[in-house]
Amino acid sequence: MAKSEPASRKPDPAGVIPGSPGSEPAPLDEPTRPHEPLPPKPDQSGPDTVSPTGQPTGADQATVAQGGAYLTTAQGLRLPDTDHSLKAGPRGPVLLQDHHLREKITHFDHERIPERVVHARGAAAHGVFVGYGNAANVTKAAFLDKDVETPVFVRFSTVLGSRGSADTVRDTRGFATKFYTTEGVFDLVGNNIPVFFIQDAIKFPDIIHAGKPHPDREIPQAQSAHDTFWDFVSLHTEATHHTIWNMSDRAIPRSFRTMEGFGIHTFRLVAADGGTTLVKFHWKPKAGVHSLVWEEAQLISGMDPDFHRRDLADAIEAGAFPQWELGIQTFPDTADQTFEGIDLLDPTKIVPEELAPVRPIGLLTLNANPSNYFAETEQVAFHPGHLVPGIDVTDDPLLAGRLFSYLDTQISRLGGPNFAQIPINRPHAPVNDMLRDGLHQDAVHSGVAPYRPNSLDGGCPFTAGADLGGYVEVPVPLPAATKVREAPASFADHTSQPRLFWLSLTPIEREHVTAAYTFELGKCHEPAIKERNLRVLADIDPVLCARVAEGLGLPAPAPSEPLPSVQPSPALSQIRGTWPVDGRVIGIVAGLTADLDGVRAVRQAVFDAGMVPLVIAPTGGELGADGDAAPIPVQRTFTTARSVEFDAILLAGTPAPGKDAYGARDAKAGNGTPASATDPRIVLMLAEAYRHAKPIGGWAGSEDCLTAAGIPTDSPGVILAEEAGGVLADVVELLGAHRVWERFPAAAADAG
Ligand code: HDE
Repeated sequence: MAKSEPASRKPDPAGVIPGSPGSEPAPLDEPTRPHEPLPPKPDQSGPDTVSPTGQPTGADQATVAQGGAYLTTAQGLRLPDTDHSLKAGPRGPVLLQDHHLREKITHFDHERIPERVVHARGAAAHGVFVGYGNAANVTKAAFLDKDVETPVFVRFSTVLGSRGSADTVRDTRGFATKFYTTEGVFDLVGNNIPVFFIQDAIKFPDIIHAGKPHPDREIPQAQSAHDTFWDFVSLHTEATHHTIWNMSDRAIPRSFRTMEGFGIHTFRLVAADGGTTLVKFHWKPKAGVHSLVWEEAQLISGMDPDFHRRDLADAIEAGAFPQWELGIQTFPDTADQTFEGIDLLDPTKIVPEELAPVRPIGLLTLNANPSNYFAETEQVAFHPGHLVPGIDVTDDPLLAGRLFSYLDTQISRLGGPNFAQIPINRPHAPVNDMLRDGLHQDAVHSGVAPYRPNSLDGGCPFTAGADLGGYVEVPVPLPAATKVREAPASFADHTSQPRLFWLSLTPIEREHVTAAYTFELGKCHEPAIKERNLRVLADIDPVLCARVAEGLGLPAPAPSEPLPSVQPSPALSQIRGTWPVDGRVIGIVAGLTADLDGVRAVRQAVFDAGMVPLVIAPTGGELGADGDAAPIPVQRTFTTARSVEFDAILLAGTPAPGKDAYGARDAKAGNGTPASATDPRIVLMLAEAYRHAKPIGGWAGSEDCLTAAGIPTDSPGVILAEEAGGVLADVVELLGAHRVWERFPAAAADAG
């Protein structure tokens, strides 16, 4: 053992560092190697676990903590009874000596940890990232090499709401990705909106205090529609750009699967030859960018507050794995750090894709749900300072504050400095740190020399320069400067990009933005706050300002200065192109006289198209259970279904003469309306689906249901056919564009 070898940064003469890959085995155990956890207790292997929908989870039995045959205490003691406290007689007082009662209740008392101060409400999934290998000219990050597969964990979140708030509120969404690379963990902690409310981290407590519920009554929950938020953003106009995005459809995504993601800040990439490039990161969803409409979002908040969480888990369980491409916009690393006049250090600015195209450099696939919400989704700890060689930060002042905040917040949230040892946070690269002790220290470190330099451990651990995979910050020259509390002059432009965003939207999207401002400001009580916000809107666009002012019943102010001339960026609009329909949900309404063969065929065709069919019938159970063909499971009843669950609705018609109908007693086979589909609950469902511009299809007799719902049968996006086979293909085609946009008045006016 080379105990007396002096500490050295240098490899041996052969160029090999003891203990490094390819060298001889280290002469000593690395001093910081933690012990493996103890093996599972005897009898602790449990039955196969299944998910709530009956699918095997494939959980490793060794990890199923309570799966054994016998209940034990935390100390491994088997227990005969966990339902009765130890008492002095059946009616007597409970005895303090009941150690099982005390352990059980004490542990329960401490089951909750503080929720995240922002982004408390989230859902996550495991997946894999595969590099395309086309970014080597700008970065040496190994996980971007061709076909390298890197495990990832992605957490999506809302920002303002508490952990139990609804998923579909109007808010920015977090999109945080942990890449477990061979070079250490890289976290890309982004949002679904490419800009932020503030330009300097020191304002973060202000914007969050303004957005969170009022401190006196703690209302409203998970909303920006209240005085304090609008007070702040109108006084602090650098928030205007993020605010208009929040008033757009981006803030009410249809699904996490249909959101873009943005790293927001400009980062600095470093190539193998040391060359540097400035970069903005983008996530582009393969399913396209799609949103809810506001009324739908509001209904879902009550109907299914877990809508996005459920959608993500169901899609993954069904094998419709969500995918995004990671893309980069790159810019020359010039001294002024601007591109086409846009300050790259200003996080309230985008660079339009028309000026700097997004180059795809890898594919993210989410393919596994977490096994335990608390252990994984709740305890995962992201940090923009988790970087790998080839990716460095810039001097964006917002990013600087984040680099401090994310480590700091985990100390109170996860109870100490050892959160990197929590399984979901553990790097997949070997760890050899000299961090010791502290709350929740799980490792049993060996050795006596967790310090450098040392001679007792043969000088280990050695440090590694860039040539040995070490992380070396880019030696960026800094200008001679004076210490000041100031922002650069370029940060003072708060209107040109909100205007660019507004002008880039289609008329329908603009109408949604107008309605959102009118709704939110209409919820404010202070007249001065409404008026001040109208002044902000006047500086974005007079039409926007006038329409919102009209809705509020207030005069529209004039712009405070001439409007900036900007070039719209069509890439910012969501309404364009067609997209895959994978994972879309189709409601099939089977009334009492429904044509079961048709339902069966359509249901299969929906599956075959990669979508999810949900059969809706007057009562639960199965349809056609007494016939020859396979029975059809009923997933929703007229009582439990609501239009907002579905992307499109199909109305089953009546059967051809002689064929099976569901409720034989009431059947009017081949003759008339599928009676119970005119039930008021279905009429409501159709009216909502129509209003929300969803495709509606139906066959044989469905016209009467549409008429009952007040829907003209020749409306856009209404497909009627004689037989079941005639509807689905057209409905799928309509879904490719997400909604029947012609149904919105703005689209009609535009066409006219
Ligand atoms: Fe965060 N942010 N943030 N943020 N943020 C947190 O970290 C913070 C900002 C973002 O799923 C906290 O672990 C400051 C921008 C996401 O676990 C906290 C500033 C962007 C998540 C924190 C910002 C984000 C967080 C709370 C202004 C988009 C959820 C709990 C300088 C690029 C991560 C935690 C997850 C979470 C601080 C601004 C994204 C307190 C100080 C800009 C996606 O550390």
